[in-house]
Amino acid sequence: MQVLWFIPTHGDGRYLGTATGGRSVNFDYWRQIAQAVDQLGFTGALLPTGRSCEDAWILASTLVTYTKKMRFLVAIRPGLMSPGVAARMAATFDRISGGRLLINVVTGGDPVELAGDGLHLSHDDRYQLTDEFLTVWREIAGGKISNFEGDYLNIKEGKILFPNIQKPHPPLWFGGSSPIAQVIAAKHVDVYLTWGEPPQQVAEKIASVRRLAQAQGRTLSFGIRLHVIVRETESQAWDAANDLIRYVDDEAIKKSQQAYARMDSVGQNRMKELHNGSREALEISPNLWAGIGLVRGGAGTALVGDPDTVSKRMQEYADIGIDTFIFSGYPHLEEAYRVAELLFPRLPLDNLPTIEPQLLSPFGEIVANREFPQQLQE
Ligand code: FMN
Repeated sequence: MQVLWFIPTHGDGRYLGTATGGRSVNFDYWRQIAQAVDQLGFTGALLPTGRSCEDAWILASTLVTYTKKMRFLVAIRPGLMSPGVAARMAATFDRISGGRLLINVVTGGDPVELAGDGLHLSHDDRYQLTDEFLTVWREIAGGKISNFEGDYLNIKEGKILFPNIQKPHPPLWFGGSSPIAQVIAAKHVDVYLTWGEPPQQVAEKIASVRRLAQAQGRTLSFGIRLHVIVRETESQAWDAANDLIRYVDDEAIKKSQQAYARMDSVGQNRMKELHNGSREALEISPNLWAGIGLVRGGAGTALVGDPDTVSKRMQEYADIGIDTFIFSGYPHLEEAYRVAELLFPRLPLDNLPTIEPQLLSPFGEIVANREFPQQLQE
């Protein structure tokens, strides 16, 4: 099992849908989060992409120099980038980071935003373009020369001269729930991602993508993107969840739901259907809470509970085939620590951090100027 975190390049705060508790998000803050991710034993972090985000490639390139181990999940955008340019950016980042790049393939689900960036194709045509893009990108990034003539791309002797560290190229991760997205994922990518739907729905999607991949003689692994609200007790966790939306008013929910309704993303629509804009019945499956999706697009659900319960719910996802969790929590710096402290000791993580020998921590603070604090018996 591996757990990644999230760099909030579109803002951060203590409460959703309000400036109350909002914080100034800038490079120093992202650097603190990245260094926490790096030290705490997360595999890496997702940097989102889109017009409400700072540019993920530029931010990742600066953060990489302040970190040692963490991997950066950064988007390539079919239709907005040339596959050759995207392959070159990936190779440069892969080399300067020592092989720490993960690629998120984002086709996009908001026609209004995409039109603003000059892309005017329908949902399924964007995925046809993605198919062509990934065919070319994989050739070029894999060190081959690409000659390709399709409906959208016409490439003559596309290549990179400086190779990737990771072979044949940095792994391709991908989130897209529509039928055509699943076909493209099965054909090209390494890790299929879903937003945090209830286990039964996730199991159905995994079965479908697996079937499609098998037909191509391929195997994929699977990841899920969720928020997590973990506290020492169940009641503290649920109080924290309710606190997160305490200042959200109905107008903010209405406005958000209207904006997401214009999207043609099947994944976004599946997220919306989990709550339909209503504050009632937000626990949509045991310990899975849809409150965040009332005002946030994309990842809209959180696992809520005490550490044993949350790790048990994660294990339920693991049992149906999920081996990667991309988590976040508000505010992202403090919650990274909380997740690592409360949850990591209970998880079968691939890469638990080794405690550096010169450090005694974690130990808390010296008591009475002479003693180490006592460990509580569980
Ligand atoms: N879309 C974005 O515009 N920016 C992102 O950063 C982004 N990250 C995603 C992360 C995950 C884990 C998932 C599951 C999806 C993400 N998406 C993002 C959306 C998808 O890439 C895709 O464009 C969208 O879901 C539309 O495809 P669909 O109709 O097949 O669901």
